[in-house]
Amino acid sequence: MDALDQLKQAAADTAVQLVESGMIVGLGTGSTASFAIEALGRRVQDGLRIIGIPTSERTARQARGLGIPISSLAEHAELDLTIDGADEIQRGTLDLIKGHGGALLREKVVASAGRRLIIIADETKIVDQLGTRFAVPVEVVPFGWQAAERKLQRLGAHTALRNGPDDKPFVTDGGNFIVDCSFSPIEAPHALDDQLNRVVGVVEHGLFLNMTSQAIIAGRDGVQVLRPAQPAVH
Ligand code: A5P
Repeated sequence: MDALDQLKQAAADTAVQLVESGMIVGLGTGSTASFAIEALGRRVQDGLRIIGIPTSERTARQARGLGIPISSLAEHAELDLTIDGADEIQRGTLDLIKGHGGALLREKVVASAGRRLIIIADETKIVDQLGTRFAVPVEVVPFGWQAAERKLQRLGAHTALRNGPDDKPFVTDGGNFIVDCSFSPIEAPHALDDQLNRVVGVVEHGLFLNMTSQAIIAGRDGVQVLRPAQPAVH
């Protein structure tokens, strides 16, 4: 395992210790979240009783393979906590960019149905300003996506329709496309959040503001638990 994976695993293992028997747990998506699901699988084999709500088909498959019971928001509309990764985490606010893995819509729905969102990451994900290294993924309906893209460009974004490995548009679990929007960097995340929400054809976007309850960050000097300057709103 390379050094970065060791950090991801350290953050994931710390987060999984917060999970208690009887909890309904949101299961994130991505390489860091996948370490948390592995660790949860080990705890389930040792007798931990939880129900997982997956944020993607990929995560659902992994959880099933490890024997973690999974369910949906239809049966459990309120979760105790969600453990998920992030692409960028803003120092202080712990606001996020998520969705590089393409699961942002379900990730946001699950996170907002939970009482706590625990973000796990290696220290390279911390930024002073969002949009420094990653574009904001914006999920759009395929019908007329070009019109939505034009509006995103008018908001100042450099846009790119995300392609899958087959060079065709990447299709999310919800059957939508993703337009990656680079604003490098984002000066006013809350204003941008409002503007993105008003673009017709946009289903959801990867700015997760005021949602993080704790960020568990692993670095070369150990694991730190960060809390946002303002409490999260769920
Ligand atoms: C998935 O859609 C994303 O939100 C991921 O949580 C995010 O991209 C972080 O992924 P890694 O843990 O693989 O860096």
